[in-house]
Amino acid sequence: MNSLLCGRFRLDLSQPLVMGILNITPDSFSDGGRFERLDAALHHAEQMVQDGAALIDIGGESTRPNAPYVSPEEELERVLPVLEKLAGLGVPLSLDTRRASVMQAALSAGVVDLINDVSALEDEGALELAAASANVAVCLMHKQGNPDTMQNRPDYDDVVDEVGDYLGRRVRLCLEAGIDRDRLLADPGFGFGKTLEHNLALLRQLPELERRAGVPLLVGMSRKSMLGAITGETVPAERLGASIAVALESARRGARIIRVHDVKATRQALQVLAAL
Ligand code: 7PJ
Repeated sequence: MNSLLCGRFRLDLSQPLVMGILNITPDSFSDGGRFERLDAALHHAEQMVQDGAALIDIGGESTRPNAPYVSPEEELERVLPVLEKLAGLGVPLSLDTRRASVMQAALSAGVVDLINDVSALEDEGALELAAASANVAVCLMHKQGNPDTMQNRPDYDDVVDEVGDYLGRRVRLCLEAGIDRDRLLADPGFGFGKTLEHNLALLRQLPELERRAGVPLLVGMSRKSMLGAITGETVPAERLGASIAVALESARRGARIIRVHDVKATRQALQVLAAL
């Protein structure tokens, strides 16, 4: 469990790594479309690598509740030019998508090292596609319901048990399809059909979730509304302190990859934690 085969790379997971978020969506709730233009996206990615990002996660479809519909064609048009431009960046490129058609097009262009799927390869054909793509890593994320409605009334008997069970099942399906364990990551999916209490229970129980998934965990809580609920801060970009607190706590509880907007500050905090 100490390394991840990730497309063109093999990542050492013995210390927590930072994944930098690159949103290519005009409606991204926290970047407000600032990185819509290709040049700005490239510059932002380069800066994140300089700041210590070990991977860059590129997404063209916002999965926040009530986000406008984006067609698969539009999603691909947003992410593919960016992936192609970033191919020489020197770190693995992750593609945040739940659509098999978008995965397929980007994979055949040879510019994806990790498929980051908030639907855990549930889209038709996605599992087979990942299995047929040699060396490509996959992050399997749990969510309850669909982004449009998932925050309406999240409901679990035992959230840790249900999320752990789901992740374990998705991992087993991948293994059966021929995807080696060292290509897999699992993610509890903070904020995806979860109340604040659900999110906190999952964070407290990360070691149990890793045990149930049987693969290293990736977590993403950066700027999320659960942090707004705790702090009262309504502006996502103003939630840096809260984001760092949960990044450190998840690293302490065994998370191997932390997905964040603010790479430099998170990296610094993790370096201090490692020194201790
Ligand atoms: C996550 C994600 C997450 C993984 C988003 C946001 C919403 N992928 N994509 N885990 N969240 N693996 O960044 O607030 O938590 S989009």
